[in-house]
Amino acid sequence: MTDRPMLAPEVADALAARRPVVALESTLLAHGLPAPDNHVVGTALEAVVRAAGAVPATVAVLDGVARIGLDAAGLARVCAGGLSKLSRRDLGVALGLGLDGATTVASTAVLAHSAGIRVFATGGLGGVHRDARDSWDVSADLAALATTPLVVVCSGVKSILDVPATLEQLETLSVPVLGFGTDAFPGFYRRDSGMAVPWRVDTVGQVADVVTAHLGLGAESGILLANPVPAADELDRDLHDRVLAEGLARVAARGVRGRAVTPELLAYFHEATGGASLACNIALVTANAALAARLAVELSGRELSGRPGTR
Ligand code: PSU
Ligand code: MN
Repeated sequence: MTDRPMLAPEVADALAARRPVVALESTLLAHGLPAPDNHVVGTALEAVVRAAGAVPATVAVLDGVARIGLDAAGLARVCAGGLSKLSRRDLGVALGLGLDGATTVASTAVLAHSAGIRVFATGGLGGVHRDARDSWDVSADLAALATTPLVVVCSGVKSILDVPATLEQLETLSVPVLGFGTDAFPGFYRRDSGMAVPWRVDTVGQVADVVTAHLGLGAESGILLANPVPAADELDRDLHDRVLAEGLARVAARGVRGRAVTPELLAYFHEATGGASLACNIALVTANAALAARLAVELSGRELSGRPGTR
């Protein structure tokens, strides 16, 4: 048994040389997308990060070892099905018992930060569920972001959640929320969740300035960089609203609870939209990986040139 994360050689080399690295999570592959599309997407995300000049580090637990950066066989295992969904609390269990599992935003963030990675891309952050007053279902992603200083690039939070309550929690937990080129907080499949974003930034340089200043203050919390899905890939509003209502009713009627809720709702979307939500999900996560890579390149460039900020 080893409690230490195992870094892929390429990731270890890049981090040692302070070259740009982007962490990617595996739950969105194992539980958010159907096979075999998930393997195509997992491979494409790594390619997008590389094309922008950074090294991808997809995170998962295999054979009881936390891996930061997967080889081709590891990525194939993640996408083959049957892996557990590991949130932060589950990491010790999976390591201790020698299990396999896909990591969520919460567990990926903690592992990536422990390795010295500062930028992480995903699809949508977990948050406060709509029935949270009764179910108490609030994603561990929020608590993890509160205590893990790295940047999470995402398309806001999924519309299956209570978006206003999630934004309130992010404020309570002192997690800054930046809208990239937008005044509206994105709603995953839609560019506008109906809520405003607390702060707008328009360039990667501005994001890097904020990251440098935030970390320079010794802040414990991560930063949420909210990147709306490209306009051409947005899900039609009426289709979205109808399928969301159906999906929520179905989850309630079937008594789906806990960590099964998010995968169940995403799967229903993919089925009921005839693949439109799948195309949208793939487009947004790809755009987030590309933006994360640009940010990682900018941060690394500043560090290597000894220029922490532009002001
Ligand atoms: N983004 C996606 N698809 C996903 C997820 C994010 O595009 O499946 C996953 C992330 O791993 C996130 C998780 O951490 O959903 C949230 O699950 P829960 O609500 O059970 O905390
Ligand atoms: Mn939950």
